Amino acid sequence: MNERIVVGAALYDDGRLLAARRSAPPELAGGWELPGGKVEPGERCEDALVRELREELGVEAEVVERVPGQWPLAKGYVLRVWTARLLSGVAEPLQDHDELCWLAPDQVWSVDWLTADVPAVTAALAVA
Ligand code: DCM
Repeated sequence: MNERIVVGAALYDDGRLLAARRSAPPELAGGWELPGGKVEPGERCEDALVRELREELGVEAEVVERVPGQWPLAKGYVLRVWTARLLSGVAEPLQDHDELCWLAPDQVWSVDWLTADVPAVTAALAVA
């Protein structure tokens, strides 16, 4: 029953939160999101998150804890978020993104988050 779940990471390194700017599709391009993506059939959400961060950013990360709640996306998908910690690698926009930004606590609202990500980021900050 994972086919309509999108997982997102509130990925932290040294107290800063990673925001990723989407380059596609056109209706989302330019908006900032918590990196992540669709869970594959039969895949655990936490495993999908680690896979997506590897594929999209080229980093190894450790999932820390689920952020309570879920937020609706287009086409019946829902966004679920976990906090995560950077283990190794230097994040680069390898897929889907054209810019990354590590945000200090006082910079978190300085980027234009996608609509679904605004409540998700708010909730992530409450558990971090
Ligand atoms: N999405 C989102 N916010 C996120 C992650 C994803 O709004 N933090 C949306 C964008 C896409 C869909 O979820 O419409 C699937 O993401 P992807 O294309 O990265 O698999």
